[in-house]
Amino acid sequence: MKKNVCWAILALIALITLTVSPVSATTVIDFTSPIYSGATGNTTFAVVDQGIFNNLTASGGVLNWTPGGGLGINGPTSLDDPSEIGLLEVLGDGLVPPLMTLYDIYLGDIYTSEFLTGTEQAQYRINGGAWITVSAVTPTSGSGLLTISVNLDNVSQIDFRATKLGSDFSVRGYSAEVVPEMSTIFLSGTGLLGLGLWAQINIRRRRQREQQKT
Ligand SMILES: [Ca+2]
Ligand SMILES: [Ca+2]
Repeated sequence: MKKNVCWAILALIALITLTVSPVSATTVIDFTSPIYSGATGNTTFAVVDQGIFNNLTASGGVLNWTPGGGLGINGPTSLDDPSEIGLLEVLGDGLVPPLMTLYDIYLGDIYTSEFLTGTEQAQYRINGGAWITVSAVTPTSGSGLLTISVNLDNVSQIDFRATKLGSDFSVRGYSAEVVPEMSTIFLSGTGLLGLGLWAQINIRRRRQREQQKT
């Protein structure tokens, strides 16, 4: 009977390991996090976030991180806003492994009315496809936050650029479905296996004690 209980525990643990571990997770890749601060001043920067390698690239300037705004590009002219992506500046993000699903993109500092611009616009493209233009709608906060609904699977490259002078924005992050890191799967699997062995040893010891008593 006790042996049966032990095998039942091990079988349950194996089932939990098989069912729970490979499940993907919805998460936010947050460019306002300090882990992106090292991007500042570089034309390329790679960092692991939520198990994803974000391979960032800048053209028309260098990457620039601000704690509230996220990522922008610091261009060469004094007219440029270093914390935002302006005209002739492109921010790229190569993702390894690709995002299972990209749900939303979060932009900052994109307004319906700002000096010289009227309505600010941004352009983005996925996996090197056609550029898609988005215009500022009523910002949800004083930071000019705009959420773009994307809902695309298998996203490995996202690029951003501005369309006109004075129309600029920062990239604050994404919400996405990501595959959990292999190390996490391995650790949760080995942790459960360890728990199973511990239960088995406990039952065996108890059985030995009971045999010694009789
Ligand atoms: Ca800029
Ligand atoms: Ca702006």
